[in-house]
Amino acid sequence: MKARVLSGLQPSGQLHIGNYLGAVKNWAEIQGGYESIFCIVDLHAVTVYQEPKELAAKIRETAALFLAAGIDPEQSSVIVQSSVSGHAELAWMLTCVTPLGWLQRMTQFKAKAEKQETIGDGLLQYPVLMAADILLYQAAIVPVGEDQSQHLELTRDIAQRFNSLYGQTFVVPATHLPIVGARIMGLDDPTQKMSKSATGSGHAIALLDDLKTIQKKILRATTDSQPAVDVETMGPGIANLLTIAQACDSSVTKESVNGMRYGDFKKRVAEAVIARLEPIQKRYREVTADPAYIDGILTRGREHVLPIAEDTVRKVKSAMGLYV
Ligand code: ATP
Ligand code: LTN
Repeated sequence: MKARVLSGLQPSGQLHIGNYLGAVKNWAEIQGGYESIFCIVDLHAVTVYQEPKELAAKIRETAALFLAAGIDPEQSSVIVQSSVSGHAELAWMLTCVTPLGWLQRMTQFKAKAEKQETIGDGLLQYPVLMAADILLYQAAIVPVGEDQSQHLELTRDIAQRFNSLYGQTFVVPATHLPIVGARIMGLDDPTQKMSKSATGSGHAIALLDDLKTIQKKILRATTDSQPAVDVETMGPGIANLLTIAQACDSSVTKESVNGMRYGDFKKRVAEAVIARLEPIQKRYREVTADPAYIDGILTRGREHVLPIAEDTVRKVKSAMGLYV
């Protein structure tokens, strides 16, 4: 039997090249080797306010982008988190075994809480819901970017704590990510990770940005004031552009760009990014031409995973002595 893989992405903001190079591209590469489930985590997105109509549209847009970026519905289940009630149900049960201190220590909570006027309880519970996503399907492997490793570690702690309190119930997912995607930084500030929730028009390259905009954003990316690329001493801005270019096009190497003037180097980076995104955008237009197609994929995904989710919820309730 193939090991089960699960990962998730929030349908908030514009999907950017960091999400693609750090997550979705890897999912597409590994999906055939595992029983793969890719989840659009809309319940996570509402931990901060989302305009309802926009969120509803974003869920379908995200599904379409998954398919356009190479997720194959014949090999993987694409699901919407809120369409399987087991995610929220299991999250409650896990909340009850999670010490508050574990959640208050999470760096993402601290960072996001700083930006909010009122801190919703959902923001604190966010990693428990993520643990529920993973443990609901007894996933062994969770491919995420490096920014999520603290949450994955917490998932392991919660699973172990539950297993020791109530008996062996959950598969504890692997700590080590078998595939670690590139960590992409903001174009306007290469010391901050590229993020959907950051504003600023020069911050991120959205997967659906038109090709001219992509070129413009790359040409304007923040760098140091050296005249030419020196791979031994390059600053974070150039290093980030090089990471992006290499992840988009494997023929870009350190040697091939060393000594290039910044203007020419940026043009080369833009070329690599555009060559990677153009076919994704074309396929996106194809899959969105028939709106019923996406809904069909999401329904199929749900039907496929529902028995697994129901089985876990039953096991957990029974282990805890709840009414089954
Ligand atoms: P937000 O900034 O609003 O929290 P996000 O851009 O981090 O959103 P998520 O939906 O939280 O996006 O993450 C989806 C996946 O993309 C995760 O696996 C995450 O690790 C990965 N990811 C997000 N940003 C980057 C980045 N800058 N570089 C590499 N991977 C990233
Ligand atoms: N917290 C993750 C998104 C996410 C996820 C998951 C990733 C929610 N549930 C389950 C892997 C497995 C993020 O912000 N990137």
